[in-house]
Amino acid sequence: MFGIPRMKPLAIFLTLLASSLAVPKDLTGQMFIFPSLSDTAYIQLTPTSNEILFNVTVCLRFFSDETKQQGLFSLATATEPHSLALALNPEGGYQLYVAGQLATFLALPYERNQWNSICATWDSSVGLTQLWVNGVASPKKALHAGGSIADTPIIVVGQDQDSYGGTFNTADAFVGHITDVHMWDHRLSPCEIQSYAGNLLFRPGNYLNWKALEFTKHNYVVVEYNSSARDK
Ligand SMILES: *[C@@H]1O[C@H](CO)[C@@H](O)[C@H](O)[C@H]1NC(C)=O
Ligand SMILES: *[C@@H]1O[C@H](CO)[C@@H](O)[C@H](O)[C@H]1NC(C)=O
Ligand SMILES: [Ca+2]
Repeated sequence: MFGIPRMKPLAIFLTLLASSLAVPKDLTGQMFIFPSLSDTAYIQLTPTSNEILFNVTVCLRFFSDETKQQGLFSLATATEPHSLALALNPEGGYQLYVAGQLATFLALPYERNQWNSICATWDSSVGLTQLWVNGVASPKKALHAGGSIADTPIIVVGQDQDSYGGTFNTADAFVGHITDVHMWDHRLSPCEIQSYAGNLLFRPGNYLNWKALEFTKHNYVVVEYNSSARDK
């Protein structure tokens, strides 16, 4: 008993704390709430693997009443902060970055004060991206043919990274609710995207999975159940 060094209980506690933060959580029925405009509040997501990405799909739902520029999803690498980034465009529609290249989708819907389902796909072999919002598909646009997303990514929701893991700005911060974030290491079929949009049965993301999500919360973000959905 006297042989136990004094520091040991603290060390054990810190180890337990660190490992409990890293445990993936099932966030079904919950949402991230970004309640005020800030350049410090964000959620960082840890992907399930370190693989190099060629074909990808990212989907999420968001609920907001702002029409400003708002980052919805931000994946940065050490060489390119906008490796894969999705944002609401202030002139309407959406912006998608792959490897720092921008495509703008002007005619897609955005319903204020309602949940919007958005999915972005990218096929590196032909360099085509497409957005789907509330089940409506955009035309396919050219981005980064033959490329890939390599290096260890830092993935952020609630802010847009202008550098690897930082340089946030209120000008493109998100205010509202975000839920059901999934990402796949391949392109979903249109049928699978419609299932996601309709909240029907779909295979959860194999790169980011809302049902087993490893994340860390930074500053003023609230993780809360949607009680009206739970009471149903
Ligand atoms: C990406 O998808 C295309 C089909 O659209 C396929 O030909 C290609 O092999 C895929 N790339 C990888 C790395 O899976
Ligand atoms: C809560 O869930 C209900 C039912 O799914 C949905 O209609 C509503 O928009 C959600 N509200 C918020 C604020 O998340
Ligand atoms: Ca920015």
